[in-house]
Amino acid sequence: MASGTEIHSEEMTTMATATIMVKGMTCSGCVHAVTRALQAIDGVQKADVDLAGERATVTYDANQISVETLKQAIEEVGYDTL
Ligand SMILES: [Cu+2]
Repeated sequence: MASGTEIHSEEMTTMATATIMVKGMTCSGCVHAVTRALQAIDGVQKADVDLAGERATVTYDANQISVETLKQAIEEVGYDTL
């Protein structure tokens, strides 16, 4: 997989989906921590964290927050993002 972050905007809505690579997760506890950190952000509608794939797929309101906000939240709980 070549890219770190992909953004797909949908027509007629401000909802966007970002796939963020997350490094350093080793168990389901890590997945839980990252998922909770993302879901705690205002504007995040849905967060799916994939341990094996080392990525988080987040659906969020692009009017409210950006991918940088999502990455910061992940880094704040101790994981690296790409
Ligand atoms: Cu863990």
